[in-house]
Amino acid sequence: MEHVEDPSRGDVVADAGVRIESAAAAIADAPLVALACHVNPDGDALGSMLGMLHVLRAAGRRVVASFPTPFQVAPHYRDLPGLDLLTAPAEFPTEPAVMVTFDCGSLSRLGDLEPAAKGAHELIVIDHHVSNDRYGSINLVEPLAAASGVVVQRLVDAMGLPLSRDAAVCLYAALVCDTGRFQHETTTTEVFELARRLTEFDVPVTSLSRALFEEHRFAYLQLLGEALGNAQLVREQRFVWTVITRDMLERHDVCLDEVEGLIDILRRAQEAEVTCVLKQEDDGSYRVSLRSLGDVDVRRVAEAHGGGGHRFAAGFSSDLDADTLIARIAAAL
Ligand SMILES: [Mn+2]
Repeated sequence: MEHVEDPSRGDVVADAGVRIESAAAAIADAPLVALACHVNPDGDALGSMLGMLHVLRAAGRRVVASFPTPFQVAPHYRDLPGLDLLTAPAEFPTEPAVMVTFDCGSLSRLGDLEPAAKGAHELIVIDHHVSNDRYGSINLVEPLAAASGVVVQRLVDAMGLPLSRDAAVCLYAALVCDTGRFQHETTTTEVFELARRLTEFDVPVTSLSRALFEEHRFAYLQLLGEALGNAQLVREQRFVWTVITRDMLERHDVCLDEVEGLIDILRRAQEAEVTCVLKQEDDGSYRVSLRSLGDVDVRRVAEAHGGGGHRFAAGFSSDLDADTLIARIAAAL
């Protein structure tokens, strides 16, 4: 036999090719294409969806795009072109001929757009999360892709449609967000090749990077100071954690979305393998975020509390008090 190395791999690639052609054909035939990404969208969700929106609009296609309630974009995504073109969830078509979801691992992550997905005649799922439920009629789920934006680029190429400057900015944002600014393991030569293609357009690399990653309100920096000052290091377990209470958010006039990236600063602690941030919601419950360097699988901790994620990053929500939560997490480690 000549091809003994991995006989299944060719089939997998061929299947992916078939699926991408079916998706391209479905979109080409649709009178209206409805795009949606997951609730509380991040840079990849918004960037991959808006990238597709720009490409289809430029091709003269009827297209709408939205994301679930709360229909509000975090401030650091404000420079993404096309936010003003989004449709409120209440105006989203209930039975779209073709609906495409972006970066969204399950139907429930579509929030109040879930009925539209169920009513869609063809549902194309574009994602790169290995845990994706494959809830579409056509699933373009590529766990090895660095971002959903990478899968969008492949689909756009399969459709034979050109990129525009605005599409390139959005896809670049998707790429830079999900690769951690080209630092994560997923940063392959394909990623750099895509970045090269995108930056042939007028992508504002510096200002976009500042808006996405660097810039914060002074009030946030002061809250950060308090959160870092309160942080606790449990040396025996290589575990570092802090709590953001409602009181802290109110005193500093900072909203919960704004503290999303705080864990990435806390996890720089050299002594820590696992990092945890508890964020208190308006109703008093906690949103728990966990990060690991890889020796500990934090998804298992999150799943034990009804949450999920992956080995390096996971989370869950809980009505328990902060001390109990920390004790339980420490015990689980
Ligand atoms: Mn993503």
